[in-house]
Amino acid sequence: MSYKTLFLQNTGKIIEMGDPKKPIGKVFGVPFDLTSSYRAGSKFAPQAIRSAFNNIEIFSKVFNIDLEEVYIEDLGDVTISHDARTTADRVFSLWKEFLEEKVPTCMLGGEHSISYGSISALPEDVGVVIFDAHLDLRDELDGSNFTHATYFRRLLDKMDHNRFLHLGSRAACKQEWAFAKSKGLNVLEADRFPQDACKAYFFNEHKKLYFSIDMDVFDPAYAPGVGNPEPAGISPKDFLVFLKKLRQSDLVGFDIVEVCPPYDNGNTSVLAAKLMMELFCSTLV
Ligand SMILES: [Mn+2]
Repeated sequence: MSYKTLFLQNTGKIIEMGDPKKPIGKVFGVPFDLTSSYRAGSKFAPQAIRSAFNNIEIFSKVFNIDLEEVYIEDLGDVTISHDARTTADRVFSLWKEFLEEKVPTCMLGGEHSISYGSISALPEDVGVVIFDAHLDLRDELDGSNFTHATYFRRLLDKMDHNRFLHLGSRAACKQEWAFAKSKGLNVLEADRFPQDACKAYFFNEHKKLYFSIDMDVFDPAYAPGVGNPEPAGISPKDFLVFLKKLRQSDLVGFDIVEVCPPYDNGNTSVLAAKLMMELFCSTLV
C-alpha cells in the first residue's frame, strides 16, 4: 500500500487544467500547528492558500510560463497526528514516495516542524535553502526538543551543515547565534538579501535544491498573517529577483509554512500562493 493512500485525504481543490496524466507538479497540505509557540492557526493555511491560488493570475511574467496550460495535482491534506514527530514521520514517508516520482512537489504547512520530515527524506545531493526570520536552532522550547522552534537543530543532529543555506534571519536567542557560528553554518541575514544570497558559493556546489519557506522571512508589512511576526524582513520583490537569478538550478521540491489565516488580512495567503506559482514556473524553464 502506498503512503498516499494511508496518510492523505482528498480535500484538495487547486485549479486543475492540462493533461492529468502528466502533472508538472504536486501539492499537498499538512494542517498541523500544535507546537506553535505564539499565534496558532497555521493549520488553516493549506485551504487558505489553495483558495488564494485559485483567485490570482497564474501566468508568470517572471518566467514567461503559463500554469493555466499545465496540470498540477492536488493530493489533499495529510491526516495529522496529535504528536509533532509522528506527523513529521508521515511527511517523511510521503516525500520519499514523491521524490521517486521525480515531479516537483510543494508542501503547504502548517508549522515549520513538518519540514523536518520533508528535508530528512531528501537525497544527499540536494542542497536545502531555508528562508526564515528565525534560526529555529533552540535545543528545546518549553520542555520539548521537537517543536517548530527546534526542528532545524534536530536536522543538524544528523545532517551535514554544509547542505544548508539559511537566508533572511534576524531573530534568535544569543545561544542560537553562537551555535550557528560555532558550527560554521551558512547564514546570510536579512540585510544581505538578495545581493549576497544570489552570489552565495552554496549555489555552485548544489544544483539540485529544496526550498523551505517560512513566511515570516518576509517583512510583516507584506506578510502579517504568520505565527511569529518579526520586523525588518525581506520583500516579495527581492525574493523574485533572487529566484530569477537561480535559473540554472533544479528545484526538486519546496514547502511554504507558518501562514496563519486567523491573523491574516488575506495578503499572506496571496503571497504564499504567488510564491507557489512562481516556484512551479521556475521548474519549467
Ligand atoms: Mn520563523
